[in-house]
Amino acid sequence: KAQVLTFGETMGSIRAAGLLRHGGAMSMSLGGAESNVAIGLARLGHSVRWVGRLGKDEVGKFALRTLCAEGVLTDAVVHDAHRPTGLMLLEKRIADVSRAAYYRAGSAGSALSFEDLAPALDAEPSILHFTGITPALSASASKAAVQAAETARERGITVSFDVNYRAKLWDREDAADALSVLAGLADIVIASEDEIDLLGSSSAHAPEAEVVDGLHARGVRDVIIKRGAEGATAYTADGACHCDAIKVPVVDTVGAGDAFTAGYLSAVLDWETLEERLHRGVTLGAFAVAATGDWENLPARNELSLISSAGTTIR
Ligand code: KDG
Repeated sequence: KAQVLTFGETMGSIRAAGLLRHGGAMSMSLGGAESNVAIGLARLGHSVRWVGRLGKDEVGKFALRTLCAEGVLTDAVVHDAHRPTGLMLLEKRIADVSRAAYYRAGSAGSALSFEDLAPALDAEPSILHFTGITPALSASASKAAVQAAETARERGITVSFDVNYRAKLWDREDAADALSVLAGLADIVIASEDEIDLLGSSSAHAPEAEVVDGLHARGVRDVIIKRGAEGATAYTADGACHCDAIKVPVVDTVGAGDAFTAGYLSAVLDWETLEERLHRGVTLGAFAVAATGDWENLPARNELSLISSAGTTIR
């Protein structure tokens, strides 16, 4: 039985050695915020199922093979014979600024529906995790996200929602409407500093504290704000807690937020304190930014303490 169910779009993630417009060598890995979280959890020993649509093409086979190799349950994946698996091309401008170009309109992943997810939800996971990328993909994907969150909530499954606003997929006004509905259905809301105002019920750019209070009033238990190099802050009914980031040389920040979420949820599953939940989140974030790739450098459980030995060689 999977402890965590997550769903969304997973794509070929192709990194260029230099600028995309210069062509040249590229290397393919896997991208997708929710499958990044799934891999992070699986590496820490949790059982996690990812549901999404993959095309019946070579990139889809690559995605399936990678997720299986990482120990993510893929038995409920839907194979779509009519649409291709999406792609994302990445070019790094400086160490902590990468630029993504999406090739995902009309993709298999964007055709996700609630019916695709329903059987996995019937298997009663402890946590349902999804992100604000899914409602930006299509009407059916957006409906699937709302229905999945509502169903999970009715069944007492903990709902975790990472805002993950993607400006290349929709504008802030449309996103704010959809994302605040979804946040109100969640128990755990994770947002970065520049996303939190999207969840305010009133006008644009509401102050952080006002949005946090509003979310608590709507029944959200934990509101977590990711602050990048400044760490993360959690606001819960039992008070607030801040955890500084762990300083490591930054190589590639893509996937850092997903790594944080995987760490946080892992510690939720382990019934850890709020402090430890944040600490595990920033620990996975540090692993993610220290190497190239969305998820490749995420730790196994016995490596979690490695980060406290940064700067040393372990012999
Ligand atoms: O967080 C990293 C993700 O952005 C990446 O893996 C791809 O899900 C993705 C997206 O839609 O941007």
